[in-house]
Amino acid sequence: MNYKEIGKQLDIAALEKEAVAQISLSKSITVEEAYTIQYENIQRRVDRGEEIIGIKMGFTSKAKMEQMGVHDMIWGRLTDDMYYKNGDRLDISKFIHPRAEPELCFLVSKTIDRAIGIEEVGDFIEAVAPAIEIIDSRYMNFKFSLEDVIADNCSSSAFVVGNWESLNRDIKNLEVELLFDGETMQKGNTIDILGDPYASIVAASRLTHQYGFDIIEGSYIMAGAATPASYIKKGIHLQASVMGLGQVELNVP
Ligand code: OOG
Ligand code: MG
Repeated sequence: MNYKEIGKQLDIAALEKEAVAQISLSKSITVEEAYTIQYENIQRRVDRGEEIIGIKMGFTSKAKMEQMGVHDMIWGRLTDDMYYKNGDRLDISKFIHPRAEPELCFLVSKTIDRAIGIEEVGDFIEAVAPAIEIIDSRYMNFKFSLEDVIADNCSSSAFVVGNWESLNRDIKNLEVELLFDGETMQKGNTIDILGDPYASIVAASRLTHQYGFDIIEGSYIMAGAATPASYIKKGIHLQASVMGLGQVELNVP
């Protein structure tokens, strides 16, 4: 199988905002092969000058797995081109059929180059912030298998991070909300992220290590959404709030 060629097709789908058919409809690929395609896909961005600044976890909550019909955790790469500052404008015409989800983002204080235990999280993570992820599947109708979505870098397309708070607090039972124009679209709780968002960091360390990738000091880890995602549209003010951590927002003019 030509992993480079499939990675290229997915990258071009994102660049040209033209959805493509799911890979799994014509070929059977393994999870390992899907990660190789993801690597080739993102390598094209790196070759264009983008920098990898973090990773994202996906399907770390039941709500997300059920919405998308998949059954396992996934991880993808985040680049500087996907990063937005709190309050930025998001140009929706850059995407195919974008959805937003409320998340937590972690800041890595020490490079994670092995599978760590939950009791070690404080040694590797210095801060947490409320965040929003914009996902935009490059597949038609936002439909995919687990392998398809891994190859497509887990639908990553943009993310915005709010104010950092030091990690010396309990983040296990915080209400999370996604709002459009001040109206609640999704509501959840951080406990729905694997029972404890720290478990997402543990899973991130295990999975990235398995695929030979380190999570570098200073980079971000998006924990995965506690709620389903909502389609966004032109003209809205997008906001996420996490109890005790504050709010983060984007304008979608
Ligand atoms: C895949 C990405 C999943 C999450 O937070 O669970 C994800 C998708 O739903 O398109 O980002
Ligand atoms: Mg997400």
